[in-house]
Amino acid sequence: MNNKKLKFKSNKERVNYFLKLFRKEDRVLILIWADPDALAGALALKRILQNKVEKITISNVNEIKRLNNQVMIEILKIPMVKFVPQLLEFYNKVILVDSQPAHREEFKNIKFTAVIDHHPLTNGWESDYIDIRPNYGATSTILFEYLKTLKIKPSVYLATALIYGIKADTDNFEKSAQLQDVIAFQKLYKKMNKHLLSKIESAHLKRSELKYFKIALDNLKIQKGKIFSYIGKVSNTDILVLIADFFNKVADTSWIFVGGEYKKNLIIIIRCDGYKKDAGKLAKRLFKDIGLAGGHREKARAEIQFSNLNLESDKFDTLQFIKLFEKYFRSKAKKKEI
Ligand SMILES: [Mn+2]
Repeated sequence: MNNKKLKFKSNKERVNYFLKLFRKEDRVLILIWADPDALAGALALKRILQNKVEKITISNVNEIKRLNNQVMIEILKIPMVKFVPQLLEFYNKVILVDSQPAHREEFKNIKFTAVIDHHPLTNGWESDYIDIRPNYGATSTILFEYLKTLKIKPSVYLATALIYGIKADTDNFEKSAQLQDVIAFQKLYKKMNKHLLSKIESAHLKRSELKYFKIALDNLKIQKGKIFSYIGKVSNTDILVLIADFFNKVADTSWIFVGGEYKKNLIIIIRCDGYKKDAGKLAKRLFKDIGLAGGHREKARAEIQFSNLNLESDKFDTLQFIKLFEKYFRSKAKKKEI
């Protein structure tokens, strides 16, 4: 059977229908593919159903790897249980939020009591209650309307979560935001805490990664306004980007080159002003034949296997790193382009 959309005359009618699906003795599992919008939507649903059912648990199907999401869960105190199929034996009703059964293999054999989402409607599944609004920028906006209809005042934590959900899914209103998203944002903004939000949004670094900044500073060489630093093995390549962006704040410099080893590859992060200089062009000219290289005028990246460079990764250092770029600047100096 394909989905038939339930028709309601008002939000009130819709929300009342939704609430009637649940009984006092129900144990409800809210399933999500955890991202900010899904987390916020699930938290709002938990608030709506609290005291109306016996137990309600939010469960994430995916591994939560993004640091911002981990921090969101911690700071906004979102209680979570990692999904295992055995959970379905204990919970008699399951709600899917910010996703649809057809989206993930993991959802396919689950009987959902309700599906609430804002992605385009998919076929081949059914549910007792379906609220899919593809024109909405975020599921958080849909759940905001549920809260409003039920006259539930969100806590600071819930309001902050919903704001972050809307911001994340609309790319700070730069894409796919509707009037409803703007209204939800405006109403929730008064109730959220901007310090909590900024703590979540600015979380880019784990404490264990601070050591790479020390190594980067210790290994730093500056030649004719160009900053070079080779850091060695790193636990993820995002840290190299953070360090390059940090060096890019130094005023009297022209180019930034930060390198590190990740999975036997040399990762190179490049920054410059992107006006007369072109980082993307430099990366491509030097490295596209031996690895992956590309980017924009002001920022670029290259990834090359150490074996392709005929270099040994454990002997590699900032001085050798500098040599990789000499050819480019020598030819540039001849042409007097820089
Ligand atoms: Mn979403």
